[in-house]
Amino acid sequence: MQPQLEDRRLQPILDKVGAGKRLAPEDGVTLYRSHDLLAVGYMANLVRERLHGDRTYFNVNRHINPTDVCVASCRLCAFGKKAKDPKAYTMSLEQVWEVAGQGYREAVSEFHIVGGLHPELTLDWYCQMLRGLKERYPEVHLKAFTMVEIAYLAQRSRLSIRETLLRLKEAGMDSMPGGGAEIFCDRVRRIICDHKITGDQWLDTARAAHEVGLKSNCTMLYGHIENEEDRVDHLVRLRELQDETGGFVTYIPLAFHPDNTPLQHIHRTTGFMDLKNIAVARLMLDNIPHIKAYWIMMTERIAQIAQRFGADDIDGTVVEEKIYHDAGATTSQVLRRDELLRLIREAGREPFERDTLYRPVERTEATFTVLV
Ligand code: V47
Repeated sequence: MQPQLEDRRLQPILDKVGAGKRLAPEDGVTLYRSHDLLAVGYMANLVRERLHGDRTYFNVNRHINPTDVCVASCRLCAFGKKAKDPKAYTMSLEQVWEVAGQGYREAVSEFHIVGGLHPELTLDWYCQMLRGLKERYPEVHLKAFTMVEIAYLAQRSRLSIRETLLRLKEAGMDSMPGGGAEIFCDRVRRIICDHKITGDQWLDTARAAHEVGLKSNCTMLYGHIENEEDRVDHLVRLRELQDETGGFVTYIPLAFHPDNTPLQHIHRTTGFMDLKNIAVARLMLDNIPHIKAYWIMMTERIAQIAQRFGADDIDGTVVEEKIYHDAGATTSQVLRRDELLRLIREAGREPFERDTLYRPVERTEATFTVLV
């Protein structure tokens, strides 16, 4: 059964989706401009079910942000602080190792580790941090450092990106999160994050990571000053790199949160825009296996509905979140495993607990009891 298209411009796109054909950049712009959200969502859901059936993936993870000290002053960010700011913090290695063990200690399958660009912490410090985590929590996957942190560490250590990645990998880094990509278009980047590496440098760093055997995620920050063409350009550049390396596992569209940033005059995104970004991503990124509706950023309500608009993942327990909460997120910082299960089941999906690389996680009684 096909939906009644309110927006007739979607017909050729529906035909391509039905035939499993790749969408062109112009199709992406048409999808973003259409108000026929149900038709866009229908098509995205078709692709999502083709790939993943009824499954919705989630994990039991913990975020760790070792420092918020950052030499960059990106206008989009409310998290980074200057070293002399009395509110800035940097954990000692012992604190990182201790924080890692707080909350669901026995059950966590992933630490998600990102922080600011600290002017003094060395590559050796980060390697020690990873080694210490592996020693204490050998079962836990370390998904660590954005492409931006890697490029900065390489520059400070006077090493190539590849060598920096190899040393971190050797110390225990298992894969990388998708943050810091923002939007690749230079015109927008100059305004929202002019101190960051360029879009091309982000992509080159991701390519280098994939080449040394590290999988990574990827993101796009939307809902600020970008337009539809900028978003499509971003998605197409991710798709092109994925054709080359196959190293991206999951794409996560990130809604801009303006509070406490120099861009706080910009309105927050709406549910309509959030769902549209999930759906268009599923349709354009035909070679990236997973689309994540990150509940912390979207709210539990929208992330749940997103499971019928193209998303197949809802992220995890998280436990402690700073980047979005510093920028005004009103969601909680933790969801218990059984709460995630309820959200997923109510959307008519089948919960599937995964590790970072989407392998099934088997729960024994012992690990299960700490989760409920
Ligand atoms: O890198 C920063 C963005 C990212 C704001 O890979 C902001 O599984 C909105 O990358 N409003 C961090 N966004 C989050 C991130 C992420 C989250 C969950 C899962 C994964 C994954 C990755 O958030 C930053 C930046 O792109 N960001 N400030 C803000 N005010």
